[in-house]
Amino acid sequence: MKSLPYFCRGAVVRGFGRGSKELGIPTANFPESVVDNLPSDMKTGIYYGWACVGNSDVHRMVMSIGWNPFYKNTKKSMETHIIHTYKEDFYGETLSIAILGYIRPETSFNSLDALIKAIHNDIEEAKKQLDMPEHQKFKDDDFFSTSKKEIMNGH
Ligand code: ADP
Ligand code: RBF
Ligand code: MG
Repeated sequence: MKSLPYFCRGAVVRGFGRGSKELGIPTANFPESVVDNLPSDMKTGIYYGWACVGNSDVHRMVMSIGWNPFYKNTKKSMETHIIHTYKEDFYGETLSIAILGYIRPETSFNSLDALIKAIHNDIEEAKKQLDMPEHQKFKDDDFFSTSKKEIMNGH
């Protein structure tokens, strides 16, 4: 994919609330404006990369881009699961992400359990990929420190 790595940021908005409740895997959802800005060659599916909430630390992430075929959503979404335990929700805060690689297409699984298992596999795959030096370097990219400066300056 020509557009990778792809960097973007936006406010965290509310979705259907299914991630934490039904799957046990919370996903921070981006607004439509961020979804609409995706380059046309970014196909739908599951990706890995780095994520940072507000001016805090950069963590590993997995994300889904698409229509969640298991739930037959009608709106395309971009949802990021950060591989880190947060004490509180962070709706309204700025989420900055670097999308580095593609894992698999979105699938309509036969059961909720199969979907959850697949997401846990994605998390393991992301950890393996992100340990590699060519992916590690993006953790320290200026993009993440810029977001910190902008937030501290009140932009
Ligand atoms: P929604 O449908 O509103 O996105 P979710 O059940 O997917 O609801 O939960 C997502 C929310 O959970 C995020 O917006 C964020 O505030 C919070 N959250 C807590 N921990 C995480 C995490 N590790 N990754 C992503 N979001 C998290
Ligand atoms: N939804 C699907 O319908 N099919 C998938 O294959 C799928 N894979 C996902 C993989 C990851 C890593 C994540 C974070 C989400 C995935 N989802 C998938 C989206 C999931 O259905 C969605 O996060 C919840 O419905 C909460 O909005
Ligand atoms: Mg969500």
